[in-house]
Amino acid sequence: MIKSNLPLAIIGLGKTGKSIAKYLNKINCDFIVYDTRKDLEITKEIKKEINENKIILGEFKEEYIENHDNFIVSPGIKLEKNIIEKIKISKKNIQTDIDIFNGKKRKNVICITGTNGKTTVTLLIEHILKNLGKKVKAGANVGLPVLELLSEDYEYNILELSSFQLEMTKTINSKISLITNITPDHLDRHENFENYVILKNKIFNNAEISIFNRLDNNINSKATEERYTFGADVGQSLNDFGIIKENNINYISQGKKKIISENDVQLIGKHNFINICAALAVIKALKLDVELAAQTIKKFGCVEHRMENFLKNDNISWINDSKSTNIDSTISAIKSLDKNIVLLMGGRSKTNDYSELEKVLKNKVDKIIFFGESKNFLKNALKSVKDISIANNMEHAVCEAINFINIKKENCEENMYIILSPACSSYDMYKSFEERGKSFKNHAINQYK
Ligand code: UMA
Repeated sequence: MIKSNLPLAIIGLGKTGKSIAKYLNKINCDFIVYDTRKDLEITKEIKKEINENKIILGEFKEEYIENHDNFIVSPGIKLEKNIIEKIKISKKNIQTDIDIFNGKKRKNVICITGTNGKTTVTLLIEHILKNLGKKVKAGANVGLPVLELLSEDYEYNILELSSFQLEMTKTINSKISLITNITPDHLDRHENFENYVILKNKIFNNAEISIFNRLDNNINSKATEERYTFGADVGQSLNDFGIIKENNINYISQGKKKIISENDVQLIGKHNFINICAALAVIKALKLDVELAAQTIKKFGCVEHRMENFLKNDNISWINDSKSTNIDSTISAIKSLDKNIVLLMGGRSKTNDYSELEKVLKNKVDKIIFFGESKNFLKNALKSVKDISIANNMEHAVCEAINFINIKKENCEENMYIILSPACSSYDMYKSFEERGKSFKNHAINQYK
């Protein structure tokens, strides 16, 4: 931070911006908040922390730059390149709430990133440490802004970091940094995959220990001297976690030692067993009891909106996977189920290339119901499933799924799945993937009796 008499600039008045304002108030630091939404409602909650005359709405203009020496940006903000350049050229300081947190030098900072699975791994580690009696809190992309973690002295601070958060963050020192996997995502923001890979690997820059998926070549596996790994194969040593299959049952294992059977965990799908491996690798790196940790996982339920098995009737499971906003996430979801799948997908598409998904759907998915802005485009892009429908809204999509499954169940005794895994963002119809997931669940519960 540059020493200055000018007020700080907070850019973005979402969760992050509000928590920064709260923090700056606490340390008596003057600030102005900018938000590009012209019609943003200044709620009572905002007024409690921020004087209305300190809020400037609408386009961020170049002329604002000279009013500040320090800028703290929210992750969702993609400032025009020339504005960032101007701020940098004028030797002003741009940073994030993660940088402020970093300056506080908290104990045992564990940073998690990755394209898919990072929220599950973050919550798993928090769950295990809590159940081992530790004082722990998870924050950042997982929902609780990271500055909220400063309110108490936690023994373990877990930070889920998105590529957006890593982009503008200068330094994050960690005891452990972990990458679940890296596949293309958010390329509209980061321009190309190479940039995205570099941003993700940035998490290892100031880490004491690195933990990563050993089968993912996009991860810089030589990041630190002390390393632990996880993956879908069998690990070589006790620092490597993996999966052993015996008599058709998957076991999460440490090296060649089986730790816990898939039948003892509530999470569904192989990708989730890999997430468990990642969490156990963290426990091992912290020199805590891995077997005891594995026992606590039995009680770990699903994460809402991520392979959430919210309704099961006879042999039919309803799964809310609304958080799958990209193709890879939907691919993992479908791969984790056997067959007899009805898939609801659609929304705002982030890509034109659905070829990889197409291969996975073949022979597994019996019916697809497309909805949202991209429904007609998706119908033309995905031809491997013969039975398709177009739905006008979520209620209609759920109704189509029920009609199909009611006919199919007459002749099917195997497990069947109805899954919302959209592979698209929710912004065409909803405010967030959470709202989309809730809408799906409500319609399913109301209509499926
Ligand atoms: N805004 C602008 N200009 C812009 C974009 C946004 O002014 O160009 C304003 C918006 O009008 C809004 C505010 O900035 O008022 C929103 O800020 P934000 O988009 O940074 O969102 P926050 O509410 O601060 O939430 C952020 C993360 N959101 C994003 O990165 C988009 C949350 O992750 C995170 O939980 C929260 O900080 C706390 O750390 C959510 C997310 O969708 C879950 N993450 C993406 C993902 O997981 O794929 C990256």
